[in-house]
Amino acid sequence: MSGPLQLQFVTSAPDVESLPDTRAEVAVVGRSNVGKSSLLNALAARKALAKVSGKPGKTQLLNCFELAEGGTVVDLPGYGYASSASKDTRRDWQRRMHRYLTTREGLRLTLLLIDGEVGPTKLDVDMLAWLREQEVVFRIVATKHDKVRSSKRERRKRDLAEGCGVERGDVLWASAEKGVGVDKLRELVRTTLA
Ligand SMILES: Nc1nc2c(ncn2[C@@H]2O[C@H](COP(=O)(O)OP(=O)(O)O)[C@@H](O)[C@H]2O)c(=O)[nH]1
Ligand SMILES: [Mg+2]
Repeated sequence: MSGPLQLQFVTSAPDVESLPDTRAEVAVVGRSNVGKSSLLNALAARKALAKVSGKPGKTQLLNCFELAEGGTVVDLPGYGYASSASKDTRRDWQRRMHRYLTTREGLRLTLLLIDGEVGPTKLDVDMLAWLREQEVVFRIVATKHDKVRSSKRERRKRDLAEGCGVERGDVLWASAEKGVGVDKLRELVRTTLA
């Protein structure tokens, strides 16, 4: 199979316990506004499969999508949060996300999205350290490739990889806007869920 991922929305769950059972799952995580929803829409070649919000911190639920060929994709609540959110609310989001990542049966791969223009931020670096510590299997996806001027790209790619503590070749660069890296990511999701 190739072409867009045939993803269908299943449910929004407040926590991991409320998600439907799955054989194989890919999770998408990253700070608010990093481009998670846009990338999911690009993978599915749909305009509004996942809601794209201009305002950060709106996606507080675990959004589950089913792939026609089998398996599921979960869009996790973003870290970084709305400035209006209370400390308790933020801590609660984090707890739910951490619980998902450490207890979800069937979770095969976590895509950690990092803003290609500005990342990694301090929160991203903290998240990376936590994922490594918990031995969560992850891949780094740098988003918004189109926002980095071509003259700055080589340098930016080097800096981002270095900031994340990985080799340059370990970072998948993507643009939901221009379609960069989208085929590769579709392939990765398909292979992972097969
Ligand atoms: N230029 C550009 N903007 C993007 C891209 N992906 C997302 N955005 C913009 O970034 C903002 C946040 O995107 P969204 O998908 O809602 O992020 P989320 O909070 O991680 O789900 C929106 O204004 C998007 O239009 C991209 O690849 N290129
Ligand atoms: Mg979103």
